[in-house]
Amino acid sequence: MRYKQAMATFESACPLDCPDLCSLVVEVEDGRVKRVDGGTRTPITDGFICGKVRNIAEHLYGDDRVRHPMIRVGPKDGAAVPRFRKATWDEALDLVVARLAEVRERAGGEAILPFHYGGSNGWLTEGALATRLFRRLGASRCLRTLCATPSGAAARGLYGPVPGVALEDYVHSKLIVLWGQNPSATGIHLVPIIERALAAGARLVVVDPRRTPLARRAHLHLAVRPGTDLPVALAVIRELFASGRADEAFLADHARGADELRRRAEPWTIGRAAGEAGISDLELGRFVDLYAESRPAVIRAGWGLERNRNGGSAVAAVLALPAVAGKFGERGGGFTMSNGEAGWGVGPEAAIATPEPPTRPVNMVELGAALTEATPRVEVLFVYNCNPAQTVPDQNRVLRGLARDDLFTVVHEQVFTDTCRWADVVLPATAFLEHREIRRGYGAMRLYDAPAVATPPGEARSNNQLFGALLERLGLWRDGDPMTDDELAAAIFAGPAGAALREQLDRRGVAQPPVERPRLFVDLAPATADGKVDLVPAALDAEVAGGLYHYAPDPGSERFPLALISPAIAQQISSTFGQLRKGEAAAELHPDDAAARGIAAGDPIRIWNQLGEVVCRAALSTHVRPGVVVLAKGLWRFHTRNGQAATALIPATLTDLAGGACYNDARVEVARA
Ligand SMILES: Nc1nc2c(c(=O)[nH]1)N[C@H]1C(S)=C(S)[C@@H](COP(=O)(O)OP(=O)(O)OC[C@H]3O[C@@H](n4cnc5c(=O)[nH]c(N)nc54)[C@H](O)[C@@H]3O)O[C@H]1N2
Ligand SMILES: Nc1nc2c(c(=O)[nH]1)N[C@H]1C(S)=C(S)[C@@H](COP(=O)(O)OP(=O)(O)OC[C@H]3O[C@@H](n4cnc5c(=O)[nH]c(N)nc54)[C@H](O)[C@@H]3O)O[C@H]1N2
Ligand code: SF4
Ligand SMILES: [Mo]
Repeated sequence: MRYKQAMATFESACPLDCPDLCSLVVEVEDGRVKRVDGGTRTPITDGFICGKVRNIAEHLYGDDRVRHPMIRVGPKDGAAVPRFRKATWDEALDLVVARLAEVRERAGGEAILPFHYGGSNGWLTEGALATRLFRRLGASRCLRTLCATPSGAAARGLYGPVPGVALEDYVHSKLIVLWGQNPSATGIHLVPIIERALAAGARLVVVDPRRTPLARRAHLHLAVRPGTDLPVALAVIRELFASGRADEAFLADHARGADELRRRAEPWTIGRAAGEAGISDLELGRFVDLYAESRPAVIRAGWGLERNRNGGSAVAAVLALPAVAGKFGERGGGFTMSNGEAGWGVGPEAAIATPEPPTRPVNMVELGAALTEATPRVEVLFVYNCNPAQTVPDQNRVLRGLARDDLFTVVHEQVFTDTCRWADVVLPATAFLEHREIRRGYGAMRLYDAPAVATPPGEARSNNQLFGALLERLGLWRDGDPMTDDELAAAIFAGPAGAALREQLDRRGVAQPPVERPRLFVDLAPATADGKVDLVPAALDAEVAGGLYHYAPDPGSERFPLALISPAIAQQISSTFGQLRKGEAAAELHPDDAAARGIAAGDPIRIWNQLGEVVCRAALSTHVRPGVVVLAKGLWRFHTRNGQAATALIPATLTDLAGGACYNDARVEVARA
């Protein structure tokens, strides 16, 4: 599709993996994006957006953009500048099709592994034709566990698929608890809302091993040791019951399992939990008082607390708090985890038009093992919307897998990522302003249908163009299949719920959910079997080793005493946009930990454990609690001296629930390099 015109302005929306789902205004000249700014179609965007998307032209038109198909000509040795030659789409597709067909015929579909995660949260680029292709090929199934699986399982287990408190409603809260979330980087539109609540007299509590920008302004900051949220939340529950401040009437009417939860919280006195978390009894007691006394009180649970061995139980215990303390029923009271399940009644499944076959599941977290030792052997790895060389745990094992000469790796990408360096074929992908996208938010409760407004540079093709061509060439296209973006969109909105949304989208380009700003227990009941909150769901209890709310202690050792966490940074989305952030990465350490190791600010340091080593610069900061090292998530190879990212130190172990990633559960030692 080509657009040739002088300057024109379009409305769009941001499909990146960010809760805010901004409304955008895009100026385009002769098919090129000139300016992007915040739109006003969503109240929480309110005309402003992050720097990443304001500057997206640098990503779209920068030197790293993949403009043409490329086929490897040099060895797979991880060379700094791997050798590829430019190819035509026809040639590249022929090669990919021949390999897919040959492997499927000889070794079976399960020797093919599609691998995809967070590049786009849109239904057209994330699900749709790629999923249809790999289902019809009988490929191995990629279990999408890098993020949000334990928190999602916990939230659905307790409350069913329902949305939480709308971010706009935080202005009504008198107490806001940010638990393992750093909106100043990862969901910036919550910040002004919190500021308005603070100006109106609300109090703020932050539970985070780091003194984040909002922790610096909080009335109380619980700088917990990573992975100790479970005992902390259980101690709050225990104390609420013990001091007669649990809402027994609410629990009797609206909850199941309250007695069992109370029993499981029993061992966690304030003193014991505070000791485990490395905070003072006084601080924890103060939190209980603040929480018990304040109404409306809201807990914004983030994703930082799920990424460890106790993550699922921790999120469940945190989300149990508003039920135990009776915080529902008012605007600005309750919790927010993901707001993705806002009762839309439509989804991408209809566009896929093929049921999921019961083929081999491969947990994304375990990609390294899947590539190096699984049977049947993975022979084709097809990567899209993802940068596994940098973002998947146990980086060294992943790289050993990617280096296999007998592995055929296809990477469909916008920019030449570190994963592309290991590809046999690199295919140029469009970016969101260059293709149509449909997305619903997981923070802002909105749904957008955004048209293509810019011309893709070079020969970039969208996911649906690529996977549509593969379906066709492999003879997997069936009569009546929705194939074009228009047909796929029509399939998504085919039902009665879809018709009502379509009507809103056609009128304004954006849709609201059936209940805007829902209040749980007022406008909506939990979507559990009996409409009650299930505080100890049997299915979750059966899944967790030792039972739900079982605490696995700190895995630190004398050799590796420091906890490494790798939170998000403002300038990137995971590894996306990392190519634009020049300069060496610095790991943050508390000055006491640095002094004990003879490390000064700016020194080159080694951070290592049994899995790998990262060599970078040291930054000293009292914003990090002692015993914790912080290295940003999503680093590129060029950001560190030895090319390794935090994932080189992160074990491919799984969370207690739902097989999630333990990004914040690495233990390391640090020394001057
Ligand atoms: N700018 C930007 N925005 C993003 C992203 C990005 O990379 N950059 N990523 C997007 C994605 S994919 C996601 S999932 C979300 C994530 O958004 P957030 O929920 O904010 O996630 P993180 O940055 O991983 O971690 C949040 C906080 O948890 C803290 N933390 C680490 N371990 C623990 C722990 O054990 N307990 C507690 N209580 N806190 C802990 C960290 O110090 C950090 O401040 O943001 C999205 N938005
Ligand atoms: N150390 C550490 N690492 C982490 C985490 C952590 O806490 N610590 N957190 C993790 C989290 S929360 C997440 S969500 C994962 C995300 O990990 P990934 O899924 O690897 O996400 P990104 O790093 O954003 O890479 C997405 C890639 O998709 C490409 N892309 C975008 N749109 C499209 C498209 O339409 N088509 C195609 N073909 N490609 C596209 C982008 O250019 C980008 O290179 O990272 C995880 N990595
Ligand atoms: S990344 Fe987040 S803050 Fe930035 S434009 Fe997209 S939705 Fe908005
Ligand atoms: Mo994520």
